[in-house]
Amino acid sequence: MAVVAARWNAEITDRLAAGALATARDAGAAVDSFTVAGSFELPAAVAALADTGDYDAIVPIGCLIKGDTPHFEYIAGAVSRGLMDLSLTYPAAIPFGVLTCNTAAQARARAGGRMGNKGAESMEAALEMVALQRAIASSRRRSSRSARTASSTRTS
Ligand code: RBF
Repeated sequence: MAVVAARWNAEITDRLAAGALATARDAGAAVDSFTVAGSFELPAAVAALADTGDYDAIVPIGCLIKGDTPHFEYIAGAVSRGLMDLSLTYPAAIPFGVLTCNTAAQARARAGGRMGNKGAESMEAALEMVALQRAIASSRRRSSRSARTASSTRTS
């Protein structure tokens, strides 16, 4: 597993990353941690980590807080689209661990406050996707084994 966290709004992303790491640790999964400058850099970092083939899950962590300009909309749209595209391109599980909030209070509530820890929840989603991938792989192995048995029964 890898966690890559944006340093913008570090007060929030540190807590999200800590939640993700604690969840992985509780599941017995080893994690490498990385940081990038801001959320905009997350898709490129996730792609670079996915290219290594070393990780079955890569959890991007960021916190976008709406400001006075439309900047937030551009970054939020680009990052969510970028991460979704990567999750469909690479076999690694890539959840969406980026908060998109109107206020800092909303972000704090979702980083270990009243609304839970969305970093921990992203890691849970990634672990679930890894388990799903394994279940799919083992069911395919089972069905190709039974297809082989059926064909050898027919030919013998
Ligand atoms: N990065 C974040 O992760 N969260 C933010 O709320 C955020 N707000 C930004 C607002 C402005 C006006 C700018 C210029 C950048 C912001 N960034 C933010 C940083 C951005 O994701 C990226 O790191 C930089 O634009 C450098 O590519």
